[in-house]
Amino acid sequence: MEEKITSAIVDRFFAKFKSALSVDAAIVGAGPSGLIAARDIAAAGASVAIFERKLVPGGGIWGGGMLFNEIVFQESALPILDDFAVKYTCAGDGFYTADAVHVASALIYGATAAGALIFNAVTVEDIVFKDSRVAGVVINWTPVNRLEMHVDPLVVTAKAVLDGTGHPAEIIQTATRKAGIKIDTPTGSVMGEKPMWMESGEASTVDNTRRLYPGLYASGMAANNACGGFRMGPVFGGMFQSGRKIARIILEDINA
Ligand code: 48F
Repeated sequence: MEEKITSAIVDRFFAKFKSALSVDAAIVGAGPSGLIAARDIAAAGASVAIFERKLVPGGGIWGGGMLFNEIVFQESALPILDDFAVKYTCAGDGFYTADAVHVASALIYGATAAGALIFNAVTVEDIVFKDSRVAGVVINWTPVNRLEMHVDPLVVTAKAVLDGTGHPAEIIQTATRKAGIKIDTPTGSVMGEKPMWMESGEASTVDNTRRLYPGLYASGMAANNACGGFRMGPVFGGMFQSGRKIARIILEDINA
């Protein structure tokens, strides 16, 4: 029995990993925008792999606001939440609330049920840059990175790489620093996240969601960091709409 159990895990994991070595979309970060983008792209029939640094996908959803595990979103986000069968409660004035644990698990389930693969405890530490485009991600196990082991990474190639890493915009920062590229922001470089202004931050998250460079896309707070948008705290409608918008852009590009 011992050998059978181990063999089942190893065989299935490597078959799964092998199927993700070259994908249509590589998504870095399983936060709300990345999970919604993954679900929409996979539901359209394209191949998607999400690489998530933490053991648990879901990003900033789980803790709600200041660990009060409820999140808030606007009426305009309801069609997206309905697609994930999320249960919510009206809070008045066009706002709704939902249990943060329920939302996080619904988005993870929706993305994976649509066919997206999530590789958790995997950190994207670099990009592939060739023929003047971002062409993939360089990955390693998060514990390898955390323990600073001197271990070379492996590579996954992709037609589209989505930075869904949240506030730090790690992939965009790496691309501009190491490849020296000018990205599609007003200054051509990473402009940095501005302080809290909820209305502005919510709108700019969606506006700033875009293709920044051939093969490189931004969603969620990473898009706001790249383009100099305000932060907005625990209101999630903009994140949800950002994920849906970037999926549409990526699907148009990979089908072009
Ligand atoms: O930050 P995060 O939840 O992304 P988001 O979609 O949503 C932001 C909101 O949660 C919240 C907010 C709401 O209004 O402002 O902050 O922009 O999730 C980002 C995920 O990316 C992972 C990280 O662990 C988190 O789960 N991540 C970050 N860098 C890497 C990474 C990396 N280099 N490799 C793999 N995963």
